[in-house]
Amino acid sequence: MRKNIVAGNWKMNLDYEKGLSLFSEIVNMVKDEVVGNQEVIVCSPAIHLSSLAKLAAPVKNVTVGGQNIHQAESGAYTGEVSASQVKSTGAAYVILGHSERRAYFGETDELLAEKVDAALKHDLKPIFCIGETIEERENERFFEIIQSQLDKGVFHLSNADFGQVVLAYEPVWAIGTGLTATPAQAQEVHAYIREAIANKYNQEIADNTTILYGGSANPGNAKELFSQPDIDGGLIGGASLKSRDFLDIVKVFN
Ligand code: 3PY
Repeated sequence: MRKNIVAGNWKMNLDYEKGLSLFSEIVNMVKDEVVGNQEVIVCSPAIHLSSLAKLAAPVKNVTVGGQNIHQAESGAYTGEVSASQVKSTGAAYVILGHSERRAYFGETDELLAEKVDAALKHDLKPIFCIGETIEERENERFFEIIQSQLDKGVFHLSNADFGQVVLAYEPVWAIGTGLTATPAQAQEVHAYIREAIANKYNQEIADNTTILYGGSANPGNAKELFSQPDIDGGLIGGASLKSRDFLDIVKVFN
C-alpha cells in the first residue's frame, strides 16, 4: 500500500537556531499524530539537516530531506552539495525538479535525470516535482508537459529504482501565488500521472507510487485535496513554516 506523506519545503528560510526551534516544535506536535503508513518529512536548507535528522531519529515516521543536490560525486563545484553529503547528515529524501530550481537555476529534465540517478545511488529518495506553467495550462498542454517531464526525468529508471521515487505535482501557477489547483483539477492530473506510470511500468507500481500535491496547500484546502483518490499528501511551502498550520495538515490523515 502506498504511503501518505506530508512534506514541508522550507525553501531558503530560517537561520540555524530558528530552524531547530521550529523543527523541535513540529516533532513534539506531530509525534503522536503520524498514523498508519503516513510519513512526515521536513526538507530544510542544508545547514539544518544534520541537527534535524538527530532530532527526528527517535520519532517513528518523521524524517528529513534536502532540497537539492549536485549530480557529481564530489569535486571542484564551489557552493554545491552532493548526494552522499546530504545522505551523510541522516537525510532520507531530497526534493528534485522544484519549479523554482527549473526556472531560476535553469535545471533541465536531462540534468534532473542525472540528479535523480545520483540521489538513488546514495540511497536518497527523490521527491520529484513536475508541473505546468500558466501558459501551458491555458493552452491545454498540461498532460503533454507532465508526460514529457516524467519521460525525461524519471522514466529511465528500473522498476526497483522507480519504487524509491515520490512524485509531486506542483502546478507552477500555484507556487508562491496563493492560487491553488481545485481538487478536481489536481485529481485530473494525479490520475493522469498514475496512468502514465502504469503504462510505463505496471499497475502495481502505479498503485504503490505516492503522488503529492504541491502549490499553496494549506490547512484550509488540504482536507479536500487529500481526499481525492489519487492525491496521497502534499509538498507544503509557506504553511510548513508555521508549526500549527503544518500540524493541521498532518492531521488531515487522522
Ligand atoms: C509551495 O507550496 O509554494 C511550494 O512550492 C511547495 O513546494
